[in-house]
Amino acid sequence: MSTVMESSMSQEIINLEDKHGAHNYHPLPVVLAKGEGVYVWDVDGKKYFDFLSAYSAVNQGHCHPKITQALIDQAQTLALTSRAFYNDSLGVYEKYITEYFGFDKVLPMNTGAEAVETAIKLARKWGYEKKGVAENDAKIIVCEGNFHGRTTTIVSFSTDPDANKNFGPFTPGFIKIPYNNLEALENALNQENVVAFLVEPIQGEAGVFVPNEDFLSGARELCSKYKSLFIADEVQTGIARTGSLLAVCGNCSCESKCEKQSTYSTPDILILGKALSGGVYPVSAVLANNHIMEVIKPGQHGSTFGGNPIAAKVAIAALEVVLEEQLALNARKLGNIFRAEMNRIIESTDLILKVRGKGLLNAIIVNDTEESQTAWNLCVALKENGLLAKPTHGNIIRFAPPLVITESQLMECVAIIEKTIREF
Ligand code: IF1
Repeated sequence: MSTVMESSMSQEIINLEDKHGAHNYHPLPVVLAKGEGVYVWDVDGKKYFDFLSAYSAVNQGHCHPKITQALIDQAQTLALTSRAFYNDSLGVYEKYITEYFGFDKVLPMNTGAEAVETAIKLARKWGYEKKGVAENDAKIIVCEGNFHGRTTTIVSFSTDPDANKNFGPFTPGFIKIPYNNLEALENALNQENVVAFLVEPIQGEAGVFVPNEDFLSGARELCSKYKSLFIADEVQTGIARTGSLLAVCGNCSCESKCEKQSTYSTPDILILGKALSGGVYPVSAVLANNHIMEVIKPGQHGSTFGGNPIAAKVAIAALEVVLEEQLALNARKLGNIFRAEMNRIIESTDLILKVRGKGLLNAIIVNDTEESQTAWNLCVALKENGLLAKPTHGNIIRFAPPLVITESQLMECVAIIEKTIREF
């Protein structure tokens, strides 16, 4: 096939989206048709390393055979009942996931934003019914630079103008504080009617911002001290991405339910999504203990698809793969190698200032302004060389490959990144 033919094939598909789809995204100009493990292929058959993993949804790798099989088997048996009736998969999944993460109960939803909404509703109701805050005045503390999803309430407390400009009026009841600042957190927790602190253990969209070592444990302690709930949004950081099963596990290497509670900044409410299904199906979850979850009673919250049999079977398979393939350990080991290699490259280039991250959630900071096109142009060049990544802001590139990547594959990717930077 000629080069002209190849590019016209993708161009036709890009034109279709451009004409018939809302312009709420600005994708890199590559049209993908197939995925397997750490690789994706475009419509012309060109192979790439996927260094985005669908924003950390595909931690277990593209089209993982075990997860895909669970999906196919259940789709051919029973797909959806709604929660008006019991189904024979949900209870089994609920037992599995609550034991896996060490909570009494789970509330199943579909997308990350829905799970965040669920956590907000749960925290407010808990505040009124258990903490005794004044009616309709519950407050939740959030961080500047947060990303928790796209619903009207969630964008209400975003500090990114792209996320919320002209989407008002906004939902009240949120207090914004700087990220990674325990003093600001304590001051906010001291205010009247506060029910919870909602936080990303590592800020993803803000540019992979890793807080100080003591931030999460300190936040956990402060929330307990002021009788507010510590809510961890691990939609992006959870499921082994940062080198432990959850990012709140810090440097603890337990692969499943944590036994070393001292190093585990156990949240009161844990929010999961994305890789909970290995990226094959929208599955999200809110986990909490009984004294919190019991405030929600029949008819007070739900979802047509939440907890459906396919989601239940897929999530069990996806969580089993994380343990069977020791993905947390692999993310931790290869993450250390990756950052060391990036630092080696940084020593001899002016183009990249810094690498930061944890496990296999990393970012490089490009030596240009936030408004520049440099990170974008670098991603286009990486694409040409066979590696797909996406800028977050004009000067930051996130690198988050599937966690099934091997050391030799990672070194191939380091070589691609190094060559691209040298040629740029
Ligand atoms: C998009 C970012 C990543 C999340 C956290 C909840 C959600 C997300 C911590 C909502 C979603 C996504 C959504 C995706 C881009 C992406 C993203 F760049 F915007 F920040 F991953 F880094 N909590 N993150 O990161 O989950 O409802 O999407 O299932 O295109 O908006 P969702």
